Amino acid sequence: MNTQELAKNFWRDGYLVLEDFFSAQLMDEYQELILDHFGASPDFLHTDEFLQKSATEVIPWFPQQEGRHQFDTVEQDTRLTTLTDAILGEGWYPLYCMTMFSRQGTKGQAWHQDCDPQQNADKFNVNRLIYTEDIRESIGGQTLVIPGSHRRGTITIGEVDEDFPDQVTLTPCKGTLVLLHGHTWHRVRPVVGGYRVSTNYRCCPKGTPEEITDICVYRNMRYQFATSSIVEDRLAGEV
Ligand SMILES: O=C(O)CCC(=O)C(=O)O
Ligand SMILES: [Fe+2]
Repeated sequence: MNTQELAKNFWRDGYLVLEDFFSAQLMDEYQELILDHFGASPDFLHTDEFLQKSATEVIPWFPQQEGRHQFDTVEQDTRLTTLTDAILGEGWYPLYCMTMFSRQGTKGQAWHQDCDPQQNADKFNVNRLIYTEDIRESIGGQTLVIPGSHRRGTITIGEVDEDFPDQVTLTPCKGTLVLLHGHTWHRVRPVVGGYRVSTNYRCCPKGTPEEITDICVYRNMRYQFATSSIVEDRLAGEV
């Protein structure tokens, strides 16, 4: 499939899955660095209230900010930059590379949008997710998406882990690239075995404020990462 066609599919569905995009060797190198960093049982960085209310249990790490320049290889891959050009046009810029780790027995991530279309329907981030190890049935942590939901406005209020009839389950293998529009409704299933790792090379179109992903919308709340606070309880109105 050519780049233009892939970009068209991204805009139609709000996401794109490309298997075997990165070599197993590169993924093994990344996975080793990631596991070295997290060790066996990392602590959570988020507040208890966030963990409880959001049904989200993910620990972030920003490897490039700690001098792990090996993570530049993916960022500079010309196939990835060409595809990003085709999707976002000229002047897009990378936000950061964030690795997300979830231990066995954690909840994954509740349904959310990384940024709020209500704020501005034209402003958004794009997740460029790579998987350095297979997501498997025995481990859980599948990524759920709702095709076309990037055009549906703010995610509806409701159960944080509700099953939707039109949801699609992604089970990315090692080396898979998933591109995901920040307004697309998405969720990560609970991690039932081992641990789960994904790495996100977030970017956004020209003219997007850098703090675009500061407030995330869940079905029960709006949460601000900069202040670690719930800025709106959507079940009860403003807090
Ligand atoms: O790890 C994933 O598969 C998705 C994580 C996510 O919600 C995000 O990167 O915004
Ligand atoms: Fe997300």
